Amino acid sequence: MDLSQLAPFGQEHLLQFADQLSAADLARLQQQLEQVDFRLLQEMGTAGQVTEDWSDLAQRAEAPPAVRAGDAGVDYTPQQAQQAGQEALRAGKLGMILVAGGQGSRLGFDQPKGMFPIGPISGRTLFQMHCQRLAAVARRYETAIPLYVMTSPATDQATREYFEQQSGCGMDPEHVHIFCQGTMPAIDAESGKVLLADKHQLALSPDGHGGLVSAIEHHGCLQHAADQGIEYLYYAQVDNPLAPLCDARLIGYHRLASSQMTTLAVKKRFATEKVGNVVLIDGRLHIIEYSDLPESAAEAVNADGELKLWAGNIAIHVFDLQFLSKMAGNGAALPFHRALKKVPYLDSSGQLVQPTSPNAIKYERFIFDLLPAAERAIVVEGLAEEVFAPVKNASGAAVDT
Ligand code: UD2
Repeated sequence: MDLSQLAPFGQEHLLQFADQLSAADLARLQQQLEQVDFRLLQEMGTAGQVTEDWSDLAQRAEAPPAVRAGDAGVDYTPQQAQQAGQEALRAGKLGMILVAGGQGSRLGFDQPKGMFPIGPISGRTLFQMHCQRLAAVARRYETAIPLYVMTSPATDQATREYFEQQSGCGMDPEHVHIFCQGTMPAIDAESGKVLLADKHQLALSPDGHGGLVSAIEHHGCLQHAADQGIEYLYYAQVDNPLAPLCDARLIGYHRLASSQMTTLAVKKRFATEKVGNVVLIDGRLHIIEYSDLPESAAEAVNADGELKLWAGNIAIHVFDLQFLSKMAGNGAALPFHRALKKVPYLDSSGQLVQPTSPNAIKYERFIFDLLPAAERAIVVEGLAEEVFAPVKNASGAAVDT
């Protein structure tokens, strides 16, 4: 990229230190500049631009139709679902996606969160818990379940070394596929200018777990899964040690409903719980993140005193492989969410500035924005005490420690 290509977007400052850089560093900066879609950044604008009008959407939000815990709520029984799921597992139709790009910063743990030792007695790490459970499911159904682990640039190296060292964390290493998600540059919230983290580095951050869709396709994992005869990809976050991996009943409901994207939801513990809200709007399922849901909509209750918007997203999904492949080919499928954050940056004199207040916009894609794109999507209720205990905060915090 040269000045003539950056100037139309007002980003020529990114080359202001170019003449001080070694050839290697200049190449590194150029490589990062090539990855940036400056036109998209310009279109998305700065913080001043209007974001999604959630209050309007929230007004129209209703509770989603769901297979409620206990009763079936649909015209087939939990036993039929269990049966349909076991059939798919035995036929080797399942693959597992674990998103593990987040760091354990909120935990005060400076390694990838998946390497956090959570076993109270065994001291097993989150990765070990997930892999050993997945290996057990594969053994039970006498099949192989390939595991696709998404990392971010911050966790990729350490994660690969850890799986190498642990020779698959309890799984056959040849069934573990690690791939890295994409990044997005942080921009100055006022000027929209891309921030430099160093003279030869843009201020880049992971592009959100929604980055899975392009990354899993770009790294050939969807093709790999298709070649194995896989038809469903089960999805979970590394930070939830209770996630029921490749649960036969959930897979069965997904199959019997011919769903393209199935979501396991739990009854929220309280209105403002920090989980996404699975809602129905104009006949389509959406997830409205806790941070985007107006308090009035979150607090609304039914006649029986129960929360109207009861369904909390715990980021456990079953995807049709075909649906994911189709979405991978449609770059516009996942909008970027904007977050105002404190991001250190190089000022025009080349000094690194540590901002004391939010100065930059980070862009992230959320995987659950695929929901409204699905023609058929269902919700199945799970019991929080059985399936949800996310490790988010360091010991001593109020919740999720
Ligand atoms: C997420 C969900 C929330 C609820 C909650 C349950 C979003 C925006 N919110 O909240 O609705 O389901 O989890 O625990 O999803 N990750 C990546 N790459 C990224 C960003 C995240 O791999 O670029 C992974 C990360 O490793 C973690 C998971 O996604 O395992 C969730 O990320 P988070 O902890 O930032 O999301 P959180 O807790 O705000």
